[in-house]
Amino acid sequence: MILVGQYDSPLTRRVAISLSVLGIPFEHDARSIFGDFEALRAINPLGRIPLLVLDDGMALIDSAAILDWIDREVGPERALMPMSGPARTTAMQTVALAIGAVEKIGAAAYERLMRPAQYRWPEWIARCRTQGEGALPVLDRVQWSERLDQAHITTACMVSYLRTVDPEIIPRGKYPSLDTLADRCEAMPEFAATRVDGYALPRG
Ligand SMILES: N[C@@H](CCC(=O)N[C@@H](CS)C(=O)NCC(=O)O)C(=O)O
Repeated sequence: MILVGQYDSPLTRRVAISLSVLGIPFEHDARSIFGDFEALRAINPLGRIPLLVLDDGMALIDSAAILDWIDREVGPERALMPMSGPARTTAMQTVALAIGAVEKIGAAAYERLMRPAQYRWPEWIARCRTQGEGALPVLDRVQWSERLDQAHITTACMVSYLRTVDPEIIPRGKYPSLDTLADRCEAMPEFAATRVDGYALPRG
């Protein structure tokens, strides 16, 4: 199978890390959603990443749907999301907060970094940052279990993404439990293999 998308995307990164943690081999196609837009649109009509192209040629889109497929492939014992009960509800909530922060702080970053300066909307940027930032103290209060699961992976990917695109929102020491989680995860080889130094946004 082939995972399409660059690892500066925290959504692509969480899929890559999940596959690696589960020992599922894959090829990586690092084409750019900006530079290779038309080629990627031919695989995903939405022109977004990540995409997981299965061995039979089917292209799965959307990181949540891809992760759901992976979990069903490995079965309930090894699945990274609890498959049922209160544990699933809690994990879904945690993942929703982390993804929500990525989306809102990511939207503000696109606005700040890509949109031509004369068209930027400061109130919208502030609103998106406020929304995304709201998730951080809640995530900092999560009791992280020893066993690595999707809530850990997605939240750690969120931390490294925010530190790249909006470091002021998550200074080291402000959210100690998130620091500990991110340090623990980023020390793992599966995280190290997908780490990127910067974010490849075309500048406006
Ligand atoms: N809900 C989707 C969101 C996918 C998404 O927005 N991906 C971003 C990269 S992190 C993207 O492709 N952005 C480019 C664009 O939308 O033009 C998922 O979880 O996969």
